[in-house]
Amino acid sequence: MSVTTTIQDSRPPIRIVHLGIGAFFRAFGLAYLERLNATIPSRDERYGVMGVSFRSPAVRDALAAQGYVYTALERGPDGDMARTITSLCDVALSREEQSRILAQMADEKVSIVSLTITEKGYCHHDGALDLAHPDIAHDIANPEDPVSAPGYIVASLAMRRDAGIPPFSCLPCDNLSNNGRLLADIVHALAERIDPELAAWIKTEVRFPVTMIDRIVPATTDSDRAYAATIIGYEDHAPVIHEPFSQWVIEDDFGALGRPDFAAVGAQMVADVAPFESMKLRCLNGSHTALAILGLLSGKETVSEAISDPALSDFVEYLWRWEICPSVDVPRGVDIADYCQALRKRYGNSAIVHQTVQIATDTSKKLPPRILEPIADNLQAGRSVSGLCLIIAGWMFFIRSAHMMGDVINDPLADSFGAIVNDTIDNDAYVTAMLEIDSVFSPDLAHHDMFVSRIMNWYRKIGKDGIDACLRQATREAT
Ligand code: CS2
Repeated sequence: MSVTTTIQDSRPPIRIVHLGIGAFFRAFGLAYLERLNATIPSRDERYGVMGVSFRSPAVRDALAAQGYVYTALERGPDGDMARTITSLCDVALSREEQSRILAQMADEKVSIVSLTITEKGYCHHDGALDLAHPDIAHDIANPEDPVSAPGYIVASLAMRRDAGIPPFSCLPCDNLSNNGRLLADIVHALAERIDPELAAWIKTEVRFPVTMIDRIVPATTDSDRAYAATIIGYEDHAPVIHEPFSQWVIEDDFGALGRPDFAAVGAQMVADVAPFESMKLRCLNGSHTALAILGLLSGKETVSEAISDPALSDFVEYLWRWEICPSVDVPRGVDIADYCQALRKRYGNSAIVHQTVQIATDTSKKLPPRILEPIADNLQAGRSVSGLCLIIAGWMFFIRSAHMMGDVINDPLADSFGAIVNDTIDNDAYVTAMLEIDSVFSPDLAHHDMFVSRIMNWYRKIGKDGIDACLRQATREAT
């Protein structure tokens, strides 16, 4: 009997299907489940996971070749710690194995469908289902042959309802404001288009708990794989690298089939995730986007390099203190200044090679929850938005320069950006046209005089004086 067969024989039953089996969930959710399974004596009561990949077959193939067992390598200031993850039992590729995935999602043992499909995977426009999205248009026309993650959820829920099986709960683990409500709205709207009776059943029966997830997990590179081999002593083709820190806050609102005892392994089960989420999305993800975009403009390749640059680091401190923290609804008992100092330390962990270019991916989808929502709050409260506007101007500058250099822009709106760059004759016309992209900027913001003029001024100044001068000016303005 091969080693792989022995491992598979002792695998727990699949009780969770995870959509979007990238490095993040393998270093985060599966690490929690691995610890939890270690506390459950009976194999049948443990939680096995089927992962679904919506992208390339590479992850599935690498994991399948090693029986889905892989290493999660923690790298921190105190050294490395390798853990073997055995709770992943299967990985399927959506475009090749649709019926197997749907059958698994419809299986009565499955009580949770969790998701890390990134911001764009929700196919939404300002929180509402994007009916013009080609995958959504496809799924409405072919509900039993879905391609989008919401389409898979609706199709498998229909199978469960028809078979008299209670629904799973949907657990979104992406960095979006109110991710559970957003997913519920998307799924309800899609089901409504397909079968109103199914939509009514989903509305009363299916739970969509909100979550806040936090762990820094860079994309795994060849040199990470080579390094992992030196630590574990054998070749793992699908390791994940992560920092020591992790935090999972989950709204305790699951359906009839219940949930794992996440709290037993350190997750916080709460009635209201909003304060945790606003603090994390704005303080961490907002400053990450700032370091990524403005860091790229000043030639920084990684977050640890960017945070050790005095101009960037002072700017981030300024942002936290004057523009981000005042906009946050802080969770009870948390000192937000301490929280930000802990972030600083996490960013400075040079064992984690977190590329600025990775964080700058899909920025059009990241700006609303990270930067634009705090701007709207600050404008309403009469607080400064200058530093936050510098990030937006920096992003526009980055897009234009990348397009002119012929670099690939990783963003679902890349084609629209290219057209805008080509069709506008000067800086102001370019900035105005970018602000008119209504899937990013709400009309209220796009026509707010002070917001618009701040961005135009920063944009001109980046071109004229360079990013360093802008960072210094933004930091000085407050003091
Ligand atoms: C990052 C996040 O890539 C990004 O946009 O800001 O992935 C970040 O590392 C995580 O949210 C940390 O929990």
